[in-house]
Amino acid sequence: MFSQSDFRPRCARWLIATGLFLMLGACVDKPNTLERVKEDGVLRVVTRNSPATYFQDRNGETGFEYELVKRFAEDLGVDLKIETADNLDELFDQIQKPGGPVLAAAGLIDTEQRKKQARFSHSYLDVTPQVIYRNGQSRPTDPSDLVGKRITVLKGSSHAEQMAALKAQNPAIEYEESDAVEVVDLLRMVDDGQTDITLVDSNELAMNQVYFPNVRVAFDLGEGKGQRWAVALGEDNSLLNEINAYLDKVNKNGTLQRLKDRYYGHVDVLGYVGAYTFAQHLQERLPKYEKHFQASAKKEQVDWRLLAAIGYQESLWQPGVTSKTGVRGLMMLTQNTAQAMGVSNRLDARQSIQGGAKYFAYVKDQLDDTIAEPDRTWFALASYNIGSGHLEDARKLAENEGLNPNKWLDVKKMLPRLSQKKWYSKTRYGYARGGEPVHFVANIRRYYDILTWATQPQLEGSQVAESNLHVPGVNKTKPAEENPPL
Ligand code: BLG
Repeated sequence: MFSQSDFRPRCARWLIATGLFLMLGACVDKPNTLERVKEDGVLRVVTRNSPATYFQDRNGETGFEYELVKRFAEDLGVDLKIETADNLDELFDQIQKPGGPVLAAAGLIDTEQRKKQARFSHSYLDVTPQVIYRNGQSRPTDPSDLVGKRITVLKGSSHAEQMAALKAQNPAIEYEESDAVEVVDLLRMVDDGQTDITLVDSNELAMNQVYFPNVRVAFDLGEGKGQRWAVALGEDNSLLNEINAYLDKVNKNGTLQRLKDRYYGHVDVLGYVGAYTFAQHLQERLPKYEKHFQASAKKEQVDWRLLAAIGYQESLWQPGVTSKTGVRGLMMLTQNTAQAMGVSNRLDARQSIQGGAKYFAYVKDQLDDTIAEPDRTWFALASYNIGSGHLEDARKLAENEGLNPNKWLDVKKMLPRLSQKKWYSKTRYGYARGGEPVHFVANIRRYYDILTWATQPQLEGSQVAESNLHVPGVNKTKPAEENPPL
């Protein structure tokens, strides 16, 4: 038995304990989605394995969606776990599954159908759906021209919904939906005539035009639309609110724009005509020299695609060219360089490539040990083009300005000064056409990225016979010009 004086404190303790337990229980039982992600320490995201979303490149995981979502996970202070869905239906199924990924980041448009399946974030990328046809065929200019054409679109895509709407208005239009392909496959099918028409978003075409010389835009189908991330329909608002705040932030602080430039900037730099031309040269010229690039790359321990990119910048892979300044051949060697590298005939493609590769490895080796990769590669390219003396001058100018002489982003700002008397009169090696290496390096980086993307060893379906070149498939890499630190 206990006395009354015993009872009160005990009872109070019991009540407090029960209250605490219930409060704790409420917290433990019902964390919101955002709290759950933070408790787990992992943000699980489902995406598609495609050039515009997520893929492996020479440095590992990459892709526009991947980069964007990775930064979001970093902001949340959690790890990122990427899962891929084989097709769009599966992607939407995944986010509905209890215990599955909480977010889909895959270049999604919030169509009417899809709003019944998921909730969508603010938009982070404006795209326009485009009707694509093969150059040489008559160009369709409006939906009525699509009657009688073989049309293929991705199953479950916003484009499939658009085709269904067109067919409702004009039943004579026939189209096929495929879930066995990716967007790049659709472009390839148009390019080689397996189908007449496809629909893709403008960003997908921008990324892939450099591989498909025959694909052209027939017309834009409807208004521009925003790509968005999706969360499950039944989720509370916590994660979606956080996503929207993050997307607004990266929009304002310039991060989003830098990502767009990096992933979708190809066409801006090459121009559409440049993009077709590059695609043509990739198929017609590179295969003739690829084995020479590979052999020299092996000997000099350089990536062969970087050598090929130098060769494209120098001569568009033409062994017989001579510049105004008398520099010659596929790798544009000066007389002095050719002699030093043991090249007897600069117009011989194999010799030119060997000499260029050897010279590139040499100038790279000569660089100051304090210059680390990847900048070291960009400095070596600049040195190949303008000579090590002038490059040193630009590094000194950078140092004098309080910039970092080991960072390409800083030194490239100084190089153009070498052509202004005010600046070059104070340098050791004097005047140089300092703007040239800046374009030289930027272009080569662009070509290098395109080539890396086009030469994934695991890809099937090469368009270039007996070659390592592939028109991109699903495991593709990034385009990039400056790879700015984001
Ligand atoms: C480079 C040499 C460098 C040389 C610099 O010129 O040629 N590189 C090669 O031969 C591979 O060795 O440096 S130096 O030895 O320290 O002087 C500076 O003279 C070649 C450059 C020149 C450039 N293309 C490879 O990038 C060129 O031809 N520019 C003129 C183009 S045009 O005539 O205006 O169209």
